[in-house]
Amino acid sequence: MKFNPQQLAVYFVAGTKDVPTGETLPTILAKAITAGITAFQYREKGPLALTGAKRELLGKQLRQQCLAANIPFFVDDDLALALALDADGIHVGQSDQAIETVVSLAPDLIIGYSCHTPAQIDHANQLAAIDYVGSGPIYPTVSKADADPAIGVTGLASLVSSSRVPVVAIGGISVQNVADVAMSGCAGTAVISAIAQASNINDVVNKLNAPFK
Ligand code: 3NM
Repeated sequence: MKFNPQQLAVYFVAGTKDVPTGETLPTILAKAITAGITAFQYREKGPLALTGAKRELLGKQLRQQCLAANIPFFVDDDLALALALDADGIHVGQSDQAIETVVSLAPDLIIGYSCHTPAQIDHANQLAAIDYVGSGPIYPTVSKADADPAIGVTGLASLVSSSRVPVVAIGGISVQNVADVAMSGCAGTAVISAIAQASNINDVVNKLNAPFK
């Protein structure tokens, strides 16, 4: 195991477009780190996503913040960027670069893989290099335009019970529903808007963490 699964408890995911107008991603990340997030994923996706040198420059800053706070830094779906930033891990979706390619090119990174169905969990179970699975959306989400239909906590529980590796739940998770989500046996929750759009990040992170302590 390349990391401690407890670091999946409050997994903040965000890119430039996810923070409120007038805020910056490093400012929001700094608040989230102070509040006690356990991992961060830089996910620069969508029409307004930064590319090229701007993406790398911001990534470097976010990577440094995580290093200083001693929390794992993941990059979503961009192996070249993950390697350039010396990330701790990479998260790979079903429609991203093939998971087998990532596994063979970056066996030392912490590798997360999105799995929405029992068949996808079976596939992940066969790949020894995968360290955790991200499953969802649990509830409808406004943060991912091409999200699959919501699977609910019942769907999540069945994926958790068949997965070889820890499962992080994602999609529409908030302080209101995190206790229900945690009942599934998942290792933690990954959230965008609940933290990025929070008026009190400290309070939200504490409440997201509570069921996993
Ligand atoms: N992946 P929020 S749902 C990035 O189902 C992402 O794989 C999902 O954002 C999946 O916490 C999602 O704001 C968006 O709902 C999560």
